[in-house]
Amino acid sequence: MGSQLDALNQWVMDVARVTQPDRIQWCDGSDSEFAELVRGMEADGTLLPLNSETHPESWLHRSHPDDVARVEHLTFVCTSEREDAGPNNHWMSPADAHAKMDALFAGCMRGRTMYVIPYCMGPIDSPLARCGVEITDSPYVVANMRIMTRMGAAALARIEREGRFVKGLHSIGELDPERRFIMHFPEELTIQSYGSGYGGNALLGKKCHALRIASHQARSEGWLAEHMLILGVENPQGQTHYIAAAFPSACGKTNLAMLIPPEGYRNEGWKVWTVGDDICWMRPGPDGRLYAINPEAGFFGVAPGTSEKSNPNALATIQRNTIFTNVGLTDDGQPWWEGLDDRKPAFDWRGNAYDCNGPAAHPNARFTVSARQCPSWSPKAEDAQGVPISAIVFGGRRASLVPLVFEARDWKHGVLVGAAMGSETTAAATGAVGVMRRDPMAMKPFCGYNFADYFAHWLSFDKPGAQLPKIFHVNWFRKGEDGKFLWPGFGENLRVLEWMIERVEGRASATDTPIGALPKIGDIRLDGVALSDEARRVLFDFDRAGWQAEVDSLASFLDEFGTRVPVALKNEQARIAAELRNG
Ligand code: O2Y
Ligand code: MN
Repeated sequence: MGSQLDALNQWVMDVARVTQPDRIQWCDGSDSEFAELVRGMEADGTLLPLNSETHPESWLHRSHPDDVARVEHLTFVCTSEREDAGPNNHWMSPADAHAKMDALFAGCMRGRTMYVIPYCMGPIDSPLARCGVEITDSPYVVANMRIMTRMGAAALARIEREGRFVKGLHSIGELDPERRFIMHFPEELTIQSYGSGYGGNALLGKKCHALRIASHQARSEGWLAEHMLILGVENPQGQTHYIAAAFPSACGKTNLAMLIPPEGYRNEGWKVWTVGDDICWMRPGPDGRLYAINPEAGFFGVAPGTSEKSNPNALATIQRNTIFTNVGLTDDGQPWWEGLDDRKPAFDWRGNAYDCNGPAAHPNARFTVSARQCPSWSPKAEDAQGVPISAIVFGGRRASLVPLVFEARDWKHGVLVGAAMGSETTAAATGAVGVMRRDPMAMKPFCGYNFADYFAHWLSFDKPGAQLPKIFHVNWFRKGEDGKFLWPGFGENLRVLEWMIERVEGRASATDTPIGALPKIGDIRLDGVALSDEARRVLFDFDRAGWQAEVDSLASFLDEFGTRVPVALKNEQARIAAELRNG
């Protein structure tokens, strides 16, 4: 056995000594292993089989009612220096964090099985992929990790070859919110999570590894780990452009990643291919372009709102082999959530008879499903070299000011546009509606180091020989005076993507403004879209006075990160502010 596996074995034994499980199970990712896990979870009620005719090989899991979402206030980045984590993260010293976690983990797996899950984030043979091992006492986590990552024997073989892997230790503990912490030790490539069995808190390959730890690793290795979907747009000539897009949570990333072209476009031969719906790792290739992989193998998507209208591809994807978490249930054992259809469920997400008071599904109810089941899954999604990115899109939920789309004038300006990203909160996220929160590159909850250094890292890609993507900003959420959305969204968003691609190819026109290049209404194909006069006026409008206030507030935001903010970025803000002033 190679020394790399010795190191892994040693760590597993060290963890077992502390946590004291009754049994240790090394997961190989096989069908028989999965079947055995499911049998156990059906027996103890962790999983409820769904209607096998409508939803074969699918289950419902109900989490503890106090354990239904990521917990940002309990999520820490534990670097030796507080400044390295930055004001964008909660920080704890590694020594304090280890002491706290050691106490929590002591004896916590008594009476339980400890599962060892070797996994690979990204196609198993990709040079862009990275491996990890999660140790957990939750069979539900094992089942989800099998869907969300390349888990098992092949990953273990890669770990043996490479040596380096991210160590993730997870225990559900008592599921007590008072004893819940999600700790990241980027300098040790280590994650420790205690007290939650839910989503991003527990499936450590996802937000913890593929974003927080990976962003840190990417900085030192010269690549980017981003909270972005990746899609391919194929034109009627059969050429495909790949686009990576960052939106804060709850802005419809999964819907955009699985977009179905409007009928007219479909008839012309346009297709949209899904490469990823949440995370994108990209690095410069030999030709200077950025090449991207989706490190995940599945979707952990929000169920509420997913419907035949909003996302037919997602709905088709989750008809079989799917784990649903915290959805409602119909009387014939089908999963149900708000926005799905007009049926009335029999049970809510807690398993109580549904009384029509409040939602039947939890607003953060999820489905976990293999990406391969998605009808729009890209044939290039598993390409080891990744896909070349033509455009990067930043977006937010902005009711006013921000036009439908604009193009940054160059990379530096694009980085500022990403740093300035903001979204107005929805009730589901925070309870406060319509408050603008800055969320640079949609990485506020996920950047494993100081945002000031992160901005500098982004800027560093602009070097001789680089063939960088164009950067755009979109706002699908502009509202009219009546409070209704002005842009129809969904499939119609392809019209905006088409304009971007034409800009990349140097074929579309636009008007230069201090905030970037804006299409005039005639520059985007709008045939067959019902847009009000107000929409036509407002969606393509540049409001100089409004932008002056916006860009001033951006200066204050950058100042929150102190003297580490790159001078080039501050100068870029000052340049735009001056252009706005000078007309
Ligand atoms: O609440 C959770 O644990 C899930 S959050 C999540 C899940 C899938 C994709 N993105 C997100 C997110 O919050 O960005
Ligand atoms: Mn996300």
